Amino acid sequence: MVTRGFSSGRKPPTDADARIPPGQYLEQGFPVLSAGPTPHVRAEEWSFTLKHGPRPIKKWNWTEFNALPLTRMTRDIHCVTAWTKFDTAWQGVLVDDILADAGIEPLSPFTLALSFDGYTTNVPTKDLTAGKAMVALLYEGKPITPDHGGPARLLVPHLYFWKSAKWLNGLQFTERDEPGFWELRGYHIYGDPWREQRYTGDP
Ligand SMILES: Nc1nc2c(c(=O)[nH]1)N[C@H]1C(S)=C(S)[C@@H](COP(=O)(O)O)O[C@H]1N2
Ligand SMILES: [Mo]
Repeated sequence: MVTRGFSSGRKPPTDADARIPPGQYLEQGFPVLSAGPTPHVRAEEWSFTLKHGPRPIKKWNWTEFNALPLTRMTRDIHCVTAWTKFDTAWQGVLVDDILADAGIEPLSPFTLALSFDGYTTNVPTKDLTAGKAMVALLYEGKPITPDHGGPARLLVPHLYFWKSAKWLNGLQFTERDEPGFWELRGYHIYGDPWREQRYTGDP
């Protein structure tokens, strides 16, 4: 069958094409990308600290953190190494609900995500609030496996996936946009996949 307008051999645009940012391909698996070895953090030794600069504001242990409201987020994710995965299904605690439990509004325009492996990544605070990001605890209904960042990882699905810090143990409000691990090594300070902000200097 020849579809009028697409008889030249080009594929007609599909709904899927519209969901794949420029330069990305659709991945069916779930690749693991880590800068170093996988830390194995047991629930009993896990904690999450909200900080304003060096000053801790509030700290939750695993039991306390799991008592916070759980929200579902099903989103497409985009890794800078060019894979896009559709409809990844997470449950976790919205950053909004963490701030509410601490009894605070955002304390500065920028936030640094902190991880057990020493990894950091910077995100403007407004990209973490208003339902945009969560600390994910479950992937497809099950605890997140250690290689994908369990017990808990940040999920900021509208930015390249390096912003979704695995093995998360804190969020730190910072006055300036302080580059994190990959941002110090040539990756874009913001990382919007729809604007193809892969490397430092990309528009
Ligand atoms: N703590 C920590 N978080 C991390 C990383 C890391 O090395 N350490 N790698 C980042 C990168 S570059 C990507 S693409 C995603 C990969 O997540 P995945 O392994 O679940 O696919 O995690 C991000 N979060
Ligand atoms: Mo990555």
